[in-house]
Amino acid sequence: MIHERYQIEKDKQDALIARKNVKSDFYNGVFDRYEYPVLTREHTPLTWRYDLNKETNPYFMERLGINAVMNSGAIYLDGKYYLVARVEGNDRKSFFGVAVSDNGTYGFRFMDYPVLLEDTCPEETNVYDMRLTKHEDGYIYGVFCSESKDTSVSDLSAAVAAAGIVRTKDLVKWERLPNLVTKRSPQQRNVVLHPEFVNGKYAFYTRPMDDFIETGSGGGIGFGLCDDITHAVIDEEKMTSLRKYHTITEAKNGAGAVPIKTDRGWIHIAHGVRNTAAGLRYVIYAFATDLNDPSKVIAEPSGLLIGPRGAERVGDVSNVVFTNGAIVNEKNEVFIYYASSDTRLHVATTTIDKLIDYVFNTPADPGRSVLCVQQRCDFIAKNMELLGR
Ligand code: M1P
Repeated sequence: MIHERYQIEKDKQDALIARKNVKSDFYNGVFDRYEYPVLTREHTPLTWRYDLNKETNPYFMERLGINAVMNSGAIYLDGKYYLVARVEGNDRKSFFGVAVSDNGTYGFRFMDYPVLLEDTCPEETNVYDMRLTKHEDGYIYGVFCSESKDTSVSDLSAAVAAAGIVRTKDLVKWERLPNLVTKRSPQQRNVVLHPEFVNGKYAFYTRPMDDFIETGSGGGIGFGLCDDITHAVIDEEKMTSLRKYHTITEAKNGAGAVPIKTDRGWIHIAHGVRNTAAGLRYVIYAFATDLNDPSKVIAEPSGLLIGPRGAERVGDVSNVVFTNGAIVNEKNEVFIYYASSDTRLHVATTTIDKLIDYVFNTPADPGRSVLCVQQRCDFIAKNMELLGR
């Protein structure tokens, strides 16, 4: 017998999912923010959390609670907006749930079951942060972090991060491929598959790391080619967007959404991390690379595109915004899905024209305060002239 509380909670959830999202009054001319997150733990199906049977669950307790819904891959298929979200159980294990909406800013409803990956890596303990690439070979690929315990050291929390790869045609049946091997980098996270062949090969954006948390000698976002996606091996990684002293990428950075192809170049939306007295601060930034050589950076606007603001600043891992998915629809509207503080998922909307304007016309970082002030004074002077002052 179904517990009577089920319908009460179901009605509440249906109202939450149906609530129309509205643009907030935030303005910077580059993108719009929205009042409400697009996915939270409250959006996950009740059937994932509650035993509905009154006999075995008389108090209608959450038996398998969910702690957070965050970093989501994103893809646009047949006029619908799909997210493959990182869902984190109360047990701290993450998994993937597919949610779909007709409009991209609200109404996201999870499919009945989460993604049950083929269990090909017995040592794998956790999986998260899938990037979804609609590749020109006809498959949709999901590249995600596959995390295992590092048994070579005595530290209980030591871990190893690798890039897991799956592919699908329908977001329902997933074929698991062997994890990516990068010959020169002991660990990998934030790996993204480029949507087109480059020199006839599969191309990956990588993030070489010496350690699970610290990138160490890893100088930034890498780029490497491989012949066979079913046994993906990258011999050499070259650097694209670099970590730099006293910038938003000083501590680390990583590729985010699959690069967006435009007339002017590939636009990348990534994350940068710096260290502070309050811990690591994660922001989202953008840059462009050459259409013919997607590893070659051709435009680097100064600073951050999206930083944590207001309530976004607080959560399980505070002071974090993180993206691993964006969608461009047939109207050239862009939906950037970003999580705040590893707790819930938001959307920011813009257009291809605005992104191009932002990436190619925002001045680059001159690198030192005195030069930044000069840059700003020159900018102000032009405005003053226009104002007749
Ligand atoms: O906690 C913030 C983010 O930390 C990691 O990102 P990075 O590899 O750049 O440190 C990821 O685990 C990500 O999931 C998380 O949001």
